[in-house]
Amino acid sequence: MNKGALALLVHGGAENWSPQRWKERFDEVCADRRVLLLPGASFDPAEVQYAAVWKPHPGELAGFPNLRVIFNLGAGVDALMVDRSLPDVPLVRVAVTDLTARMTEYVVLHVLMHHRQELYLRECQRAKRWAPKSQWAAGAISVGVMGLGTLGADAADALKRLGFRVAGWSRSEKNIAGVDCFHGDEQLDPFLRQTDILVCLLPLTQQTRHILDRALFAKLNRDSPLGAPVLINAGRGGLQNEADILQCLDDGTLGGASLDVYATEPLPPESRFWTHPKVVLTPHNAADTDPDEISKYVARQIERFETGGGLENIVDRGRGY
Ligand code: NDP
Ligand code: OXD
Repeated sequence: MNKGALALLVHGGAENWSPQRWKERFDEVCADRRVLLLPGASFDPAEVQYAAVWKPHPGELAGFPNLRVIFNLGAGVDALMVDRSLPDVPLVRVAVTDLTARMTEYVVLHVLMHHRQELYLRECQRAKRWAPKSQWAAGAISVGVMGLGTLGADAADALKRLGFRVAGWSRSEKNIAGVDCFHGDEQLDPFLRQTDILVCLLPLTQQTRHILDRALFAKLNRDSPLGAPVLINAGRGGLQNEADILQCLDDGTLGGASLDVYATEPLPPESRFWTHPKVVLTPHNAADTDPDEISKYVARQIERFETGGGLENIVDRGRGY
């Protein structure tokens, strides 16, 4: 015993963010240390050495004098980056095969949905209308992936294996076999000009906020079998200008959109996204965080850290991701 305690702070709402469920998982994988479910647990703040968190409120992590590492229980750390009182200790994010595979499923599903004209086909089914349109091959479509990190690189690879032409855009230069790699602000326009389906898997930072706007959509390729370009955003809602998306869907600048994330979550009932015929909407569950997998990931990292090994997937606070 006497190992530093782990403070668990989970604000989420969805089923996989049940604080009690996370507490049970951590009690099992960190059986030799106290796991304190906050708020509510009674404890001495000095005993806390680790914090495992999802969307903690600003200030909630400030009162632990012996904190050594913060583990974010998801991939995106944007909720933490706005906390000016965040302790200056390593911040570790999630990058695991389980989450990556789930996101790749989402991306492949939604690229195929637009490529295979699923919205049109379901509409025909509801109207009992036998009206097939010709179907083009995957090689006729260019998919552009914004963000070639853990998630984007894997999705790009899966799309490539399905036969799509695949390009990607990142901050730093990349070299991925079979993927046309663009980087930096100067190469954004050429990347967009050849993209028919745009997949956004960027983190939300000061540089990327509202990057998905009318000016960007207007640069996408309009000369493909799809007729008009399509947006798929599973990054964060803050990446998108929602009024622009709706206007662009209405005036044909965009032919369709699959959205998993929104400026306000849960998406308010009055949002036009709910009923827009060109929108395929999911409730921020493109890639669910699995408490079983992620609690084990955190426990493994703590064990390695305490035996002198390095932490993996540390967030670069200067970059914001
Ligand atoms: P990574 O940090 O591994 O990758 C981020 C990528 O974005 C990198 O390629 C990075 O470039 C690129 N990037 C960041 N800033 C810029 C910029 N200013 N210009 C160009 N490229 C930029 O993140 P992950 O792939 O693990 O996750 C991406 C995001 O997905 C998360 O931050 C989260 O918001 C979202 N997410 C959503 C989920 C959902 O269910 N909807 C689930 C999980 C994550 P470089 O490689 O050069 O650093
Ligand atoms: C994440 C998420 O960042 O669930 O992991 O969005």
